[in-house]
This record gives sequence, C-alpha cells and structure tokens, in this order.
Amino acid sequence: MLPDLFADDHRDVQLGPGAAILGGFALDVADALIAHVRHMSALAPFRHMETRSGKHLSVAMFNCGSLGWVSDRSGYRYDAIDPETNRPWPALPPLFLDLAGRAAEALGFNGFVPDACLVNRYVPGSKLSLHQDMDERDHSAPIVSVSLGLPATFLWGGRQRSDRPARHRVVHGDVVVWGGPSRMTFHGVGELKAGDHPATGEARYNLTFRKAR
Ligand SMILES: O=C(O)CCC(=O)C(=O)O
Ligand SMILES: [Mn+2]
Repeated sequence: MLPDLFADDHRDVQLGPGAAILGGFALDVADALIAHVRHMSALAPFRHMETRSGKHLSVAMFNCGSLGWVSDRSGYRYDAIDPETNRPWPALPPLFLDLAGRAAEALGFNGFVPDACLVNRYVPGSKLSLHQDMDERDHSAPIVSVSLGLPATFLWGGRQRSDRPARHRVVHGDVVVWGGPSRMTFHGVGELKAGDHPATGEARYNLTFRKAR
C-alpha cells in the first residue's frame, strides 16, 4: 500500500524553552476552522500585501480580531481597520479564541487572550522568509500558530537572523506555540510544495494568534 501523504503524526516536538509543536492539537476542530476562514475571507479578502520596498508577499493574508497586521509602503503596523475594505476586521470567532487559549496553556502560558489573528494562505511556491514577530506591544504573551491543509516546512532559527534554522514538518492540525525565552526566535516557512489536500485543496492555511496590545 502507498503511504498516506497526509497522515497526521501526532508527535509533539520540543523546540526550545517555552516552544513546541503540538502534533494534531487542532485536528478535531480543523474543519470548523476552515469553514470560518472561508466565511471571513468573503468579508476581508485575502490579499498580497506590499512591503516597504514595493514587493508583494507571496503569502496572501487577511486578519480577524480587533487588530490586524498590515504591511504597505510605509512599513508594518497593527490597524483596527482593514485598508482594503475600510471596515473593521471580522471578529475573532469564539472557537479561535478557545483553541488559542488551550494551546498556550499546554505550554504553561495561562490566560492567553489574543486580539489579533493573521490568516495566511500559501499556494505552491509561496514562502515566508525568516523573521521575528516583533510588531506586538506585549512580548510577554506567546505566539500560537495553527497549520491547516497542505504540509509545510517550518523553519525554526535562533536569536539572530544568521542562525541556521532547524526544519520541521508541520501538517494539518498541528499547532506551534512559542513564548517566554523563545518569543523572539527567528522563524519562517519553506517554499510550499504542490499537493492536493482533502480539506483545503492546493493550499495551506495558517492562523497566527498574537496579543498585539
Ligand atoms: O505559516 C506559518 O506557519 C508561520 C506564519 C508566521 O510566522 C507569521 O505569520 O508571522
Ligand atoms: Mn511569524
């Protein structure tokens, strides 16, 4: 028999102090999360944001929550208003808040209530280069990051951009949490390989929960 390319291995992987991949942690709510993403993307469409240098990100994004991460020619910021629609971002669904809180708690970060969720959509060829999540005001809160759909390579670096990253496979339903001493670790996603996932088709979605204020 052929191996199942999308078999979900439920292994947890310790990445560092306050950081781990929780294998399959979101699997039981994955279909509901994707349904929310589809519904919300009709209100706040996926778009390829521009960077200060005028390039467009290969990952398409929108936000939900009271604040959303925005990039344009003036740089990065959090904004309560979606510049594409001039309306507030869609509210964080209670299911999202509950999942993010439980995942953070699994690493010992109790009481995590995100106010921003960046929704990323990767298609084959999309990638996210090494970066730190540093536009949030409150770095004492962790980051919670949920993988849905096609598998990807999560790059887990160090405190310096030049630190060579470890490569970890993340699959549908995996949740990565990093906080405390690992909060400012450089991370990224390798170029997405082509595939067809039963839940998302030819795409990977990622939900990145942050406490921005
Ligand atoms: O897609 C991922 O797994 C990571 C996303 C990320 O690091 C970000 O949106 O800042
Ligand atoms: Mn990030």
